Amino acid sequence: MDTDLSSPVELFISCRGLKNLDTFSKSDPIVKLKIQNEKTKQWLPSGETERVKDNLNPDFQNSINVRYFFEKHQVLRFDVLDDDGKNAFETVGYAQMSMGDIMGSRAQTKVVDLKSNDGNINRGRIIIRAESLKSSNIECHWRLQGENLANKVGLPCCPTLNSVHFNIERSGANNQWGSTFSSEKVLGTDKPLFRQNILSLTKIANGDENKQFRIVMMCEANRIG
Ligand SMILES: [Ca+2]
Ligand SMILES: [Ca+2]
Repeated sequence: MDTDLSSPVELFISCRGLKNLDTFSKSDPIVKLKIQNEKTKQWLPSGETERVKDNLNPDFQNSINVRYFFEKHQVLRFDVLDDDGKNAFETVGYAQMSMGDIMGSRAQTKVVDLKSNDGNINRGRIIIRAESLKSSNIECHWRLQGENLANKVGLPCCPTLNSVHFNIERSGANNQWGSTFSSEKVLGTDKPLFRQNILSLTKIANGDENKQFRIVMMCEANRIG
């Protein structure tokens, strides 16, 4: 039981209709979260998603864990950036909201239009879904191996240049699935052997032994099963 009137919350992030900032392809979005210190007003980096290549409607696989303090006014700022590589970023837009805004929204899901620094609002929107986490001390040790993986049209997966990885998704509010873990990528094989992992039951199933989760096998950005 937490004594500091706070609880852990996991944030699942998607964007829709992002403005394209690349000339010959689509933007490569990444979202960075900062939380404002109530007293000093300083913004503290508090997590980020992975970069998704050439996609204006990304569903990020890496969620961000934060603490929700019930009696504090916590202001969150999400910066959506186009990652041009070599540490060069262009700002697509940003959204600011309080933790209470998110938790008080229907299905704990907040949809906000992104703004740009010059006040232009036509930058797309961000969707934040929050899920309260239950703490669990149970750890799950596991190792996964795929066999004879095939793509949608039945061809062996994956050709030399492609990689496979898997995501763990758990069911949340409104029967939505949210990705909570992304494995390492294994190159060019239809029998990938993944590293042994130790994950907490909190991460996999939000501390609930009876909660459903699923393993989604991916070839590059495409789902194969
Ligand atoms: Ca760009
Ligand atoms: Ca691009």
